[in-house]
Amino acid sequence: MAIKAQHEALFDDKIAADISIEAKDWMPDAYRQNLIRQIGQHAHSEVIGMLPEANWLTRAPTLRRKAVLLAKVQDEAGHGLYLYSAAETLGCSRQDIYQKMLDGKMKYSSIFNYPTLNWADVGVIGWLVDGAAIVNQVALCRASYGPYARAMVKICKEESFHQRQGYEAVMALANGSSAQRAMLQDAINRFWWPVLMMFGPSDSDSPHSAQSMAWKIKRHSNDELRQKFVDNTVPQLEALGMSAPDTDLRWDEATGHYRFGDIDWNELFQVIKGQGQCNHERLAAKRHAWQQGDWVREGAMAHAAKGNQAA
Ligand code: BYC
Repeated sequence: MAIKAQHEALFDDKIAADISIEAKDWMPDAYRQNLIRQIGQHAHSEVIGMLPEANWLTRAPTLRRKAVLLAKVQDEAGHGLYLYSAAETLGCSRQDIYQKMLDGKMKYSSIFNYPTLNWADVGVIGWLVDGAAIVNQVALCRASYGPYARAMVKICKEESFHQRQGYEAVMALANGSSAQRAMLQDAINRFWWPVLMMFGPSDSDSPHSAQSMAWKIKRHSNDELRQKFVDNTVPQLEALGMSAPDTDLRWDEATGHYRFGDIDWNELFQVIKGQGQCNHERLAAKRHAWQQGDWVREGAMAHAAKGNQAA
């Protein structure tokens, strides 16, 4: 057997036997590129995702809320760092993929292109956005690429805390005044559909799913994970005494799942294409931060070069 065919056969055997693919293992180029695409986008989502919540750091209602939110936003930066490191193990440069994000050539999650208009949005992000992220990321803990799967384990532990802090914050509002309850319902109404869109297009419109599932990068399809999230979340909504902005949402005894209404896919595709409410603002903030950080990078590189000379 030719060497390439031997490599391919070994790779296929490992995937079939659920043996992790590691950075130095042979892998098909398409597998490598697909991972750089997904992990890169995932890393960008973590760091862009800091912005909507950071918008409320200076206006958190109490010192305790501020301290918790600060810790959460810093965790998201950490998640970005684990993921950029995982992407680098595939041979791409962090600077290159980051620049592609700044240039609008690499995507990040659609959800971060919606504004955070009131304090309830911060709780709803923790509860629903991090809650959706956990459903997606728990499945990724079993992704076939070892460095990605291992990064996901630590990230999921932290996301779990984020989800609980979000739920605790929305519980306080749900048990508060009528104005607080109205603010919470308004936040749920604005975030509900965009959160369902986080799971990606429906399976029939998802170009990467079949191959990513065959390679066991994705273990469940976009629609399966979306359904799992709805099933998990509706009882939480009910416990809060709140509702989803979906008149078709109902329990289906026959399937043992909640049925929900049609998603506006046109909205998702517009947001992904850069036409969301905050796409320009988010990228402008990241470009500005990159420029402002130039002297820090220069200093760090000079320091590293000096250290290398001394060694
Ligand atoms: N938004 O074939 P498909 C967090 C793109 S951050 C934007 O289904 P795939 C947090 C997709 O990339 C956690 N783009 O793709 C942080 C593809 O585009 P390209 C975020 C989307 O990859 C701070 C095209 O549409 N989580 O928790 O098989 C504060 C076709 O889609 C979206 C992750 O990043 C979208 N919603 O499946 C708080 C999870 N959906 O590459 C919280 C990791 C689809 O062809 N990623 N696209 O140009 C994944 O699991 C998968 O990449 C997806 C999409 C399920 C998102």
